[in-house]
Amino acid sequence: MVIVGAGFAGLYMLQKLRTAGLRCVVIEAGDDVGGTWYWNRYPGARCDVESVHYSYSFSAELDQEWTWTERYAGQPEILRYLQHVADRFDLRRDIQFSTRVASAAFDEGTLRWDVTTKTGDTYNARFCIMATGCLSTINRPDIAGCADFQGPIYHTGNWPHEKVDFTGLRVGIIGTGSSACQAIPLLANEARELIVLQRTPNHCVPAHNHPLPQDYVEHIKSRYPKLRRKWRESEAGSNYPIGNRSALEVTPHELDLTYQYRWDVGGIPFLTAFDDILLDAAANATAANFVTRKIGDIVIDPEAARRLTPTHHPIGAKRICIVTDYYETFNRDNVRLISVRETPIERILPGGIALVGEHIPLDALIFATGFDTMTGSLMAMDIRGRRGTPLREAWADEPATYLGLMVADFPNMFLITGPGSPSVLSVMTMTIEQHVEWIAECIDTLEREGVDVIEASPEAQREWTDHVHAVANQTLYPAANTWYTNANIEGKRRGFNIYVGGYRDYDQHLERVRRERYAGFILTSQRHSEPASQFPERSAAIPN
Ligand code: NA7
Repeated sequence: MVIVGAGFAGLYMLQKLRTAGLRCVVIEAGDDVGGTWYWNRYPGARCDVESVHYSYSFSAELDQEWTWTERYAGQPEILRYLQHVADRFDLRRDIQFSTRVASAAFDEGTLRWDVTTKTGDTYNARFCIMATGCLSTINRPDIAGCADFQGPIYHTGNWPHEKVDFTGLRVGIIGTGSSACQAIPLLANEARELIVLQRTPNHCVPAHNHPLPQDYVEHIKSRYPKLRRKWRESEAGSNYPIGNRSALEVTPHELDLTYQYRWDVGGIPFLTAFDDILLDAAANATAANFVTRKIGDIVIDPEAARRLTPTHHPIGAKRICIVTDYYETFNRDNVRLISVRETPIERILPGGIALVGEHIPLDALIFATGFDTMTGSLMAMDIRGRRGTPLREAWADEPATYLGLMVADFPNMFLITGPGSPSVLSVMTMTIEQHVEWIAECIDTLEREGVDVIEASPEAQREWTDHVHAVANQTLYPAANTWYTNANIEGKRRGFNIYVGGYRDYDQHLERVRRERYAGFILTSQRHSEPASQFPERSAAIPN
């Protein structure tokens, strides 16, 4: 097996397959484990999902050994956790670090994958498993004059390993997504002057992060097996309380009380205060209005408050930012907010940045401009399936998959949390485990039954992709210009390829497909040189 990537997904896939006695190699571009947590080292980098959720559940011993110290773990702690996992399960010996995959091609003669690295090494494998992550390939817009800038340029998604000291410097930051919103308050503490270049304001909700008290940690640890089971059986894959009323059926007073309560609790559960916030524009507006009022209360300068108020998308249709002191930072004298919609960037100059009508001197520039999400890392490799078809060609219209797990015509290639799965709209660690366990069981079944090849049937792929769209179209997500809809990358085709039916619902699909002997997949046994199982005509139709 070749597994590409040594983040949460690749590490667990390796552990799982190796325990089953299979020979695996993981190929990883970084020089250590961690995936997105290896690269994203910018000041304030922190997960927006609580640490007790955002961790593996597969080992009860690991759950007991590891102690999370904060409600939301910071990047250094998550990286230490993954390093601990790699050591504890002796995973490093099968990981080829500092190696980037250049190409992967399926050989129809041998029914095996040839995986070639950028350094020219080749691996020949029966299965190729892409554990390449959803937010791994950085997006750095090509702004004229970048090469002329005389100071350092950083990207939040590829931050230096050593501390960067901005003391006394004039710093510019482009972008106001989650990464920027976490970094800005800390940068403002250090920089002489911080210029925030904002294209689209986003909704921010306080994290209320805090150290985890020992008695809480002990309580969680004593109940972990039960809790993990409960979270897996829940709709969203977590213990986030989901309101079971419409925001439109309560009084204004009740609305306020409910949102204030969620605001005081902090975090993503703000969005589940009512059950129609992401389904109904009017309900959504009640939540957005509450945040607008909070911005007005916190930000002293009315002009800055106006610029910070999101008007371009429904709340939650772009991932909300979970922050500490973000809005408060704009009350500082050394922070200036510029809307690049109102004052566009003309070019970068050797000593600063030229906006229409103004030149701003800068000593350092930070791109907090996000990622080529969901498909960026896969498209960066030259992946070829049957008849030498490039994945880039197969996905020219959209990244269609069956269940987010496989692509028709790319046999024996699995994706972990690929397009068409719940991925970034679920608790990632849990959906990663769900995919890893499903894939491991699938491979074990194929081994036992002498099946050589598994691949998605084109019909099942079409049906699933249509289903993904149908479910998404019942929500407010697809309408917004966000990285969920690929609108953040110039030239990238718009589309929404995240399954928003919920963790539990998706789990039921996976379970049904497994029970129905991998309905929707074509299983072929070379020995009989004929299909071992065909996609039963319409029997595996996906219920809407
Ligand atoms: P995001 O959320 O994609 O944010 C990127 C930001 O950069 C966003 O404000 C963009 O504005 C801005 N951007 C991108 N390109 C440009 C150009 N050309 N000019 C000006 N501004 C630009 O990335 P993050 O790293 O913050 O977070 C990604 C996810 O990681 C996050 O959602 C969490 O799940 C963890 P836009 O909104 O596109 O107008």
